[in-house]
Amino acid sequence: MPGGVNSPVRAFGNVNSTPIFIKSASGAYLHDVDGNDYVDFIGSWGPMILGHSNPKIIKAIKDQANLGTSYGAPTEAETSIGELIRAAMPSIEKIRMVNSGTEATMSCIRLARGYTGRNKIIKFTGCYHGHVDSLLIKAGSGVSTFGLPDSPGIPEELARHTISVPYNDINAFSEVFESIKGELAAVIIEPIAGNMGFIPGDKDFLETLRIKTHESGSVLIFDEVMTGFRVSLGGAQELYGITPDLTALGKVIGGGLPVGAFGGKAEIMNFLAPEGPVYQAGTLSGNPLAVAAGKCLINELIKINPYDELEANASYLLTNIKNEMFKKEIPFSFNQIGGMFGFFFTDEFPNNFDDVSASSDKYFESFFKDCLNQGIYFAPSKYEAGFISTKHTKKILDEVINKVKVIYGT
Ligand code: KE4
Repeated sequence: MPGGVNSPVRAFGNVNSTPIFIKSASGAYLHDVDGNDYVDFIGSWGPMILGHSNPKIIKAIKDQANLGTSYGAPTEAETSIGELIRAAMPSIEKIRMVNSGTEATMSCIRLARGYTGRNKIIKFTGCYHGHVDSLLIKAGSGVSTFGLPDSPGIPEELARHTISVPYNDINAFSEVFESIKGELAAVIIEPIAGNMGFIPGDKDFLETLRIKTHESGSVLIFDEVMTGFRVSLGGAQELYGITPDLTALGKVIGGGLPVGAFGGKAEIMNFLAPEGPVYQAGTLSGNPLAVAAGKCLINELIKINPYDELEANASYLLTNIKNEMFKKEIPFSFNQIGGMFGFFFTDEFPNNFDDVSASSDKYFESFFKDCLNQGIYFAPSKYEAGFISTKHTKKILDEVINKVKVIYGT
């Protein structure tokens, strides 16, 4: 396998190291093949909001497996997970289940182009929307890590339809928007960016996108693959009170199995085959096993609504880490919303991709490696967000804080 991994960020390239191989996981912990345990702050890049191997989710998967894993035909469970998602995100009047976040965003782009009859896309530098040809233009996440802002293999004829604009920059967006609004199919954004570390969108910036896309008849796409059911039950669109035309989802809604989804205004979704002309399909889309896991997780989240507690615990952890950095005069800033957080080795909390790039790689790399040696697993790149679960108890967080004190001798 290229790099020994099935997804580039796992290769530890950004921290000049080699990855550990995992044997199992439970609660807040990963267990590697050498018998070491790690407090896990990645949580499979978002899905594990209730911790690993949640007994209810495992049971839901086992029960469904006994009834079959995939039928290639519609099931009632797909309808009910759609209703659960719509209840949490009323902007999603109609939904299509897929198998990954990439499929979700790719399908949103095709649907927006088919619906508007236009080609141009505006995205934002540092936002990553999966490895979609039209969106791997100054992407975030692994692409930034490997400095491949414009990946080879994407025809120039396609790439030129996508313009990438600095995040949180109303003037830069408005300038580009005014120049192409008649050709603009869609604006796609991570309303809270989790692929250049963790950078919340400014409310007036996001509101500007909403107003301008509405004015021009172009489609506003919120990529909530990471933030959906993670920052709050209704995702970033609930927190900001901004209604996108389409939303892409993934991660949490799959409960740890491969699931993505996209949905939004019925008027737009009706353009999707078989009702409309825009084609999209998938052998395992909405498969019973993944839907069983996703439904179980969403129902649990509706029942316990853990977001305030997750946010408070993330803040507790990061405030204490910052205190230790302060003692050593190491620049450190952080932020968290719900169960998602980010930290940077820079005094000023970043507001865009360039700010993140300017934060210290050296401090980040040594922090990551020292923590890993102490059994604490943060994301192996400053371009990634962190995730906390309901299994990260105060006791576990205090153990982490004490280990950070040992590392920095404070
Ligand atoms: P997937 O195709 O990896 O399921 O989803 C793509 C995607 C789309 N949109 C957003 C906002 C995302 O964060 C992602 C995937 N996120 C990365 C983490 N930065 C997945 C980890 C990886 O690539 O291995």
